[in-house]
Amino acid sequence: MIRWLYSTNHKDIGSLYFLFGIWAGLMGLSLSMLMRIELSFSSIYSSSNFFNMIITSHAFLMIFFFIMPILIGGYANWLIPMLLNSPDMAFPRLNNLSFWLLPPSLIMISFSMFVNVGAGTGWTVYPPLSNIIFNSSSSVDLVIFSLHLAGVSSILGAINFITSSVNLWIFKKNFSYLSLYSWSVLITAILLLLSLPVLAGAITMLLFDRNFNTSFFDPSGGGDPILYQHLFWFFGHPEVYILILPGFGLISLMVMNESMKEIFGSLGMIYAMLSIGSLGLIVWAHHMFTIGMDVDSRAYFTSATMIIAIPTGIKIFSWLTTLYGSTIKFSPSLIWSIGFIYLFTIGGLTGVMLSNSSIDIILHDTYYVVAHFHYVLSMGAVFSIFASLNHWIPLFTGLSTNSLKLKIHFFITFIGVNMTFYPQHYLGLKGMPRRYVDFSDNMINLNLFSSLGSYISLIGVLLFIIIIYESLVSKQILMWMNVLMSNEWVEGQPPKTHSFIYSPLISKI
Ligand code: HAS
Ligand code: CU
Repeated sequence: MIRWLYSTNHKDIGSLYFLFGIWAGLMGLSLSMLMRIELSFSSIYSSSNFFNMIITSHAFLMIFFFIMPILIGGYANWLIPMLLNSPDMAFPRLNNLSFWLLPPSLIMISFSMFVNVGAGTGWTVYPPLSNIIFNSSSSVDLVIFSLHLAGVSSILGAINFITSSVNLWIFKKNFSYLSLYSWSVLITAILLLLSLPVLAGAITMLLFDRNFNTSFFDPSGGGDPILYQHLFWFFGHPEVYILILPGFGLISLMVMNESMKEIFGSLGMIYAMLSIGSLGLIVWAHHMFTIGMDVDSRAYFTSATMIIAIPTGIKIFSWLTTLYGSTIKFSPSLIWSIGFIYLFTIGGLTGVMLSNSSIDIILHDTYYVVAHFHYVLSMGAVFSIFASLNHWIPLFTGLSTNSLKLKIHFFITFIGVNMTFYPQHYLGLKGMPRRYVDFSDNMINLNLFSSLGSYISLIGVLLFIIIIYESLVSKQILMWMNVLMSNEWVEGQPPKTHSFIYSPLISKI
């Protein structure tokens, strides 16, 4: 127990992040099931505030307590020091603090569900809905405190990753040798450092409006709720790239590994990530086209947003070009990676649709937006998590997993998530608003289909838990030395991920 509490070892801390993230992910999953049960049919039991509380907690749990801790805390802690050829992170004790700030934060967000009426504000926490008049429950304050803690945790983690990548890297003269995953985490950490303080400021101002009679966001005192939206999205848009960039990095590692070559245009990949990161900081108002924005700002935010399709396209085509012509064995992690590339692209393309301000005014706050961001998140970020779990579990645990069952898990999930989210595009086009507890009767078929899809995804998750359990109890321990020595892939034997991890370095010097 003391070992885990006091640990400064990057692998221990990475493992803690994994356990934490999986726990929070299962909580978020349970809430999503409640939503899909509610939305299976129209006009069933409805407590709209309760429903809003569920969607709010679902979003927070998934974003701040599942995807971020696993992609950044878990994978980056495990892999970055190894990719840098360094014994640990730059600040091991700070690393411990980053992790241990998260459990109290999770406890607060969980309590926010149970005290008073819950925070039914959505993850955006827009005033006036979140101000003291419309939501006087302490749930909103708990959410704010929880975000403060999670924010401090992420800022400390970001400082640690930036310092480690810059200072522990041995080839100071040439950062293009740094692996693509290290680059993705470095850029993510910079985005975190630039955007999180703005969120912290916004929610602190909201806290003061709620409790200390200030009126930053209250027009009756000279404030402006639109100011909150600007502050929130100045954080919120970079946040979506924070969620996907580490996933991009992991996919690059796997595509490289599976195709046995360097990533095609790896320097271009670095520039693409740098452009996605920097452009991501200046497009935030595409979330606010309906505030009554002037036409020039609409033109600017539309075009700036669309430009992001170019570096993202470069990444997609570079992965495909790397795979093209190589001898591919369809291992579970490669199947997931290809699933990622395909489905993320669909989500990206609907993003380009939404970036058109005139189209967005019609589609804003409909299920079309929900479909867009679940394609990039549930099938982008989450697929990168599963692809990498399939790939790295042998390294993390020393155990092997059943590859046939892992493939079955992929197909169940692939069918489940597409059934869940594809119909939501049509629901959006029909005008079904997001964050509503009910819908009109002509939308029953699509909603029922979507709910059935979500149950299939649930079966997928249960199967994955069984696969991991089976591997843990049967203790299929790996012979790492054999693996390191051999060059062949033997079915039932672990992949040789471990030896390959240093390859970007070895092949370039
Ligand atoms: Fe997004 C809303 C636009 C990427 C996540 N996004 C959200 C929300 C989330 C989210 C969570 O402009 C909801 C927030 C909320 O609660 O309200 N998004 C984009 C664009 C991209 C994009 C242009 N989003 C992401 C990623 C996310 C994410 C990555 C997380 C992982 N998004 C929007 C807009 C809204 C929005 C509007 C506001 C909607 C509203 O009304 O609320 C791009 O980064 C995507 C680039 C990727 C591609 C695919 C690969 C590129 C290729 C190259 C060729 C493509 C071309 C384009 C030339 C484009 C293959 C052709 C165009 C066609 C239409 C065919
Ligand atoms: Cu955005």
